[in-house]
Amino acid sequence: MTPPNSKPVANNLEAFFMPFTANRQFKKNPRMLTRAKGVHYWTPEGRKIIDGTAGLWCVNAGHGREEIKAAIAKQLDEMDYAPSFQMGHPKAFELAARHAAMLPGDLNHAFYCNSGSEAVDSALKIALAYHRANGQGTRTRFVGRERGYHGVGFGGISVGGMVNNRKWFGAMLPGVDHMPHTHLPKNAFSKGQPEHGAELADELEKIVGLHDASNIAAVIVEPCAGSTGYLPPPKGYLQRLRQICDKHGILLIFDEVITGFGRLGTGFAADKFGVVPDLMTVAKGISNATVPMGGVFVRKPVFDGLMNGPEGAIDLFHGYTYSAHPLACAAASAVLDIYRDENLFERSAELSPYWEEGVHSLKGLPNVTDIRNLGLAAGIDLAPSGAVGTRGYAAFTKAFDLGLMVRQSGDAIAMSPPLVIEKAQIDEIIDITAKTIKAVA
Ligand code: PXG
Ligand code: PLP
Repeated sequence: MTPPNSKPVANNLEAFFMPFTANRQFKKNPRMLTRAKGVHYWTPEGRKIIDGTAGLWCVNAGHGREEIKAAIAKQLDEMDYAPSFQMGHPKAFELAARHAAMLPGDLNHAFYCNSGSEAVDSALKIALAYHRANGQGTRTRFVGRERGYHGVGFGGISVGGMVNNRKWFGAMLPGVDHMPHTHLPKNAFSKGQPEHGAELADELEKIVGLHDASNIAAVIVEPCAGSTGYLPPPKGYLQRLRQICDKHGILLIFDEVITGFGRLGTGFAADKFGVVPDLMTVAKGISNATVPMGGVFVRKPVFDGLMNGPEGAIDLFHGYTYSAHPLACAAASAVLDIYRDENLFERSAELSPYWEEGVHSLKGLPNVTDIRNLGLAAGIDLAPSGAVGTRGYAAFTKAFDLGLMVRQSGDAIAMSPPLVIEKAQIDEIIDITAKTIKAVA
């Protein structure tokens, strides 16, 4: 047997099975990152890359925050780990109280996990358990949406609508329907929320008509779709979904893994749109991506509905070894201090018009077929060149070579800089994006 202390081998890229990556292609021509601070990454050769995507939409307060580092280190000194099953540690309770206080409406309980994918699976299970506990155990179906991304667990891919994330994996959750996505050609180049498409929410009525509401547990949507190339909701759409869910006793889940913690210039998309979901899933910005963390925020009636059993009975047969991990809780609390002290949600709102103007200035460049924005994020569609994703990948790699990190989704590129970005740095991002688009024409 090879001893576990076998020495690291420099430059051996073979063993790491990279996620969502063309492994062989990457390993021939790797894009490595070894340092990050503020809104920049550095490559091992010392090349500086401006972070146009806050990592993967997650480093909202910028990289290398000393306050978070100090909080994690302090917690590690005090207590590295504690279980949360039938025991607790103070930071988890403190954090939940802080989250409850900042959430809209009666969203006032927090369940913790370690990623957005776990948050989604947890939310789906909470929805099922809630209905069952309330004598409505026939409500087992879920409704998702085309082009939705809800992580990569079996629950998440079942309600999700990204074809490549589904087609390889055979059987998924039974009993899932999908509403149509809201990406309408007539909304092209909308600034902020598009005008057309609120009526697409009525598709939910059709699904209710087909199965009957008594069989439907929950509807899950991203209030602003992220991974699919950034699709802000049409005006009035989310309000209509809320009304239809209320009418039929269906729980509404907002997947705020990307929109949560300031991306739209408010704490949550629920605040931005004035629509309170029954369950909200979060991750990413919750801990500024320093220690993995996710969560499900739960409205009072749903939580109370799960507290009706005998007092000594376990309320929800679900949880993770690392639910409310002390290091994640310490990090998340320090992140909340930063968001508050630096007014980062307001900052995101204030910068949004400047960002909007910048990204829409790219209209008219070769192959740009649509530009969308809301808050401090944007999606830019490029006309395909050959196989789907070829031009998108070319843009992603070209931008990286020119010193900018963007995300690629098919032939769309998405950007979501850290909320601490400066106007001059926005200019730089737009400038490099323009050069990139011209270079891949
Ligand atoms: N829900 C939503 C709305 C997400 O955006 C997840 C769930 C899953 O979270 P985890 O932590 O399990 O990855 C996400 C994650 C991209 C990209 O390129 C987006 C995500 C992750 C990685 C890449 O758009 N979103
Ligand atoms: N697999 C085995 C064999 C386990 O014992 C556990 C947890 O105890 C898990 C999976 C789940 O791991 P986690 O709680 O980290 O999700």
